[in-house]
Amino acid sequence: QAAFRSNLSHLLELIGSGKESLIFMKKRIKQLAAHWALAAQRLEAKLKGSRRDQKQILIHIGFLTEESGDVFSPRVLKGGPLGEMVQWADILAVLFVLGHNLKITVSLKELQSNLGVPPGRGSCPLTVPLPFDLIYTDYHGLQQMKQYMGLSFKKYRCRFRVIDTFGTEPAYNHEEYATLHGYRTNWGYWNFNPKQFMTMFPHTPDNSFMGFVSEELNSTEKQLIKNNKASNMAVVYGKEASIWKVRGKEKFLGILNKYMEIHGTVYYETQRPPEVPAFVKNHGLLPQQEFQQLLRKAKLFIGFGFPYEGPAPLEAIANGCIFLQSRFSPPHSSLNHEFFRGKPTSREVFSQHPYAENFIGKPHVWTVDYNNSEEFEAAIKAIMRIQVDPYLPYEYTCEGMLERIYAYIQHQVSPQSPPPPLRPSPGQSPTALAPNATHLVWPHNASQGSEAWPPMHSLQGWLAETGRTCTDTCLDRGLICEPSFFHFINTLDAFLKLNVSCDRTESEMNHLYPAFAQPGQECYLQKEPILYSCAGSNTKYRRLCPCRDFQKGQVALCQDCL
Ligand code: U2F
Repeated sequence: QAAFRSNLSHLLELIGSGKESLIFMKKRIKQLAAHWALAAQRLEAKLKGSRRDQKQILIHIGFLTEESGDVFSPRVLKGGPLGEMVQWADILAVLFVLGHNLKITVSLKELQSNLGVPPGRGSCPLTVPLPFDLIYTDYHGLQQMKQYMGLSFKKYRCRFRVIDTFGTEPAYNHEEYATLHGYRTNWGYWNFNPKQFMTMFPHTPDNSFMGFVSEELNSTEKQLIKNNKASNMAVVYGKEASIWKVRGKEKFLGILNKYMEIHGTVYYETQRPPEVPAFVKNHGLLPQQEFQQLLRKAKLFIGFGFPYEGPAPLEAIANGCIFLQSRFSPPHSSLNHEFFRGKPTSREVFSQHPYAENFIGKPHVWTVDYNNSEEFEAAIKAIMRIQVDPYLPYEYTCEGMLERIYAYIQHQVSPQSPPPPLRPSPGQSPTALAPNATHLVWPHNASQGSEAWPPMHSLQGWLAETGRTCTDTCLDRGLICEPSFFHFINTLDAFLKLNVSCDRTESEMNHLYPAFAQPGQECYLQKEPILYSCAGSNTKYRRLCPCRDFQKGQVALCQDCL
């Protein structure tokens, strides 16, 4: 049985030492230790002592292995991407605090010995049973394990959880489909259940939202921060000198400089100062805690368009800053931007930090067109006039993350559960609300006898407008697309109950199905369960979408999901 842990010292021993990246992660875990302990207490009370099995968990951080180049460790002290390190540190803390038994590996040698590959046998296929219930890794680690595990890789495939910052959409994941339809990437083609990919922000409901945490402040701390804010101080988002290369910066920085003192935390080498304008006060790359202190003083945190979707804006908002960022028009995506090219997603990114824009918004987040000087200046002036409270969405608190990962481990694709049959059983069929219903609901007892999670009564089936994605169709109704429910609406019965008369029906592999095509009155069902996708649209189709409710501040969980 798993018991919550509040002392993290054993975890620090498990992590080992040597690399800068490991030192960074350990420091972060130590800093947050008291917050984790409190969160554990709160979740334990919420769960009222319900029984949990202790899982054997392997955490293999592939990008830190020498064999994959370990390009990150040397960059930790130089302003390289710390976002990933922040997330891995928090994942380790969560799994440990939840009381599971962890093995952590950051080299191929350790990986082999933990997998039971006999020493000196190179890539000999694993023949012994896998001693882990779950394996958390990244794309580099997955590649390495595929090589070492031989046939067992396939056999144990549902035990993997892949930490995948920007996410993998189903069309890119299904090898045959992606190859046939041109969804070419550097990372896709794993044929996993898309929920096995875990993202840094809730990018697409097709994947699981893993996240990370930011420090939660109590009311005294919040008040103190508000009292000590320097109303004319701005901090620039970005630790690498390259972010200053953004086009048109002279204009918008000039405007900002009329109103505020501009600070930066750009890494530089003593003999070569960075290329930042003279009026910027650059502190150099700061240790995480000093960076937080700077954010506590500042009024504004300003993004220049890169890095995309990192942790720092959430930390800034949690420390009472307003985040100002640029709108992208046209949106950036793997089709038109070098950074996203080769990533297994077609998601369009409409600003530097879509989560901040869509899930937080004003007054904490302002998204403006930086090429429009009037709009930019008006935003600065408005920001100067307002005061905001520090704010952190619940899903980014220690308790929120702990609760979410607890729920995933309890309920998601368990190693034992067989894939669902292609058709739901009769007791799981929907009810139309009225004869000319626009959507379908499931009665409270619908999931009886089945192990559906989320529970089926949180499900609503909606027919999307032509050319709309299921992600947006659900969001428009204050709901979230839930791919594990596609199974229950992928039926003719569902179309009929929505008064869609199908002249012809076909069952095919297409990530937009189930869907209805108006000319010809054709209804299409999905033939391949791992292609069920919330993402994706085509002007030819009205997609049939499974939506569910969610908890405010915890989008990954439905109202009744704990
Ligand atoms: C993103 O990674 P980054 O490391 O660039 O993300 P940031 O949002 O800049 O923040 C990462 C952490 O760095 C810390 C800060 C954040 O938790 O507290 N930090 C610091 O310790 N000292 C400083 O002076 C300034 C910040 C992102 F996470 C990924 O999604 C992208 O792949 C990547 C692209 O390069 O950018």
